[in-house]
Amino acid sequence: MRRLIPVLKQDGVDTDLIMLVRTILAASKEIAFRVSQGELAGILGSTLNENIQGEVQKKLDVLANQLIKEMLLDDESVRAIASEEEEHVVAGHSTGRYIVAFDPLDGSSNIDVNGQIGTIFTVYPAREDVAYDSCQQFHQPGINQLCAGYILYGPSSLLVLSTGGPTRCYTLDLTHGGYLLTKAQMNVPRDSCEFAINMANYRHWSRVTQAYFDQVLYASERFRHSSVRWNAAMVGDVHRVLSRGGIFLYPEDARLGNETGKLRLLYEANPLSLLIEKAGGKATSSGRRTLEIMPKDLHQRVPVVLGSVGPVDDFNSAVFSA
Ligand code: AFP
Repeated sequence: MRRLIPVLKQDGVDTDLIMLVRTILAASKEIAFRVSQGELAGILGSTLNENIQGEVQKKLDVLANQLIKEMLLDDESVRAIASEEEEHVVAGHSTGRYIVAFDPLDGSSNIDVNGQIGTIFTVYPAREDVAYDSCQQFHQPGINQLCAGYILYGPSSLLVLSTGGPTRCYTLDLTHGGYLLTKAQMNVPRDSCEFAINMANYRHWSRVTQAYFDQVLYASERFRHSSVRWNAAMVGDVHRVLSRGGIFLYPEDARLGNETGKLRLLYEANPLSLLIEKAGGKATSSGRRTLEIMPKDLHQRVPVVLGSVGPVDDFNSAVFSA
């Protein structure tokens, strides 16, 4: 089996970017170890604080954020950092070539139940036309991403990564501590009847979204054998979609704060959209290609619909040409 670094070299990835990915993965190995120790590592449970999104912070959210942030700030190629757990941009090195955004711990509600959780990250080129520590560094569409990935801390720890080429999957080998290539090219099947959506939000959806799911659940022949799977961790749900097809949806809804969706463009929607597209799937937001959205705000939320091309097109044509 091949190790990560030779694969990245063979893919022609810039040496500085390879080193940066290594830095992120060093932090991920530490997180993976603590996660595997669970209660024994004293990392379960909540802190007394809320993050910028107004959500209660878990101990592991704080620990993961601190670890990744500190390791990235030691890397001279990093000009600025944005984290879901930080209100503002964190300044790095003024001459660094890259900016990095990350969700240190996606799926926090799964921490205490031994469920799937993950770290999502993305790297963009630093902008020369704005200050090195300005939030405008991150005002770039997702198509500019040089690299995007997630680490899924599940029964085994997996790295799913694209550096602009195919979406590849690596497994953390605990015997030597490195990531080994276990799937050279992930391919999202074109069609599938699996839905990942929080159906409990039905009452808050727009009328057209409700009408679409009325069809799926009660009328459509095409979806007669459909099933719903929901992990409450986007990394886990998207990993299932990447592995066996399906559609993941988190539409906007009427609840306060969710009017433009729940998921963050920078830390969740964009990196996972790149991985889905590089695996032959489709990633959209309000019927548009997510990767072309120009961000206006660091913590911007967007509706997310991504996965197998067939069901994504089906949803968008029903809801946006209605
Ligand atoms: P947390 O990381 O705060 O638990 O949020 C997870 C998440 O952003 C995403 O990973 C899930 O798909 C989604 O929220 C779950 O949201 P609901 O709890 O509303 O179903």
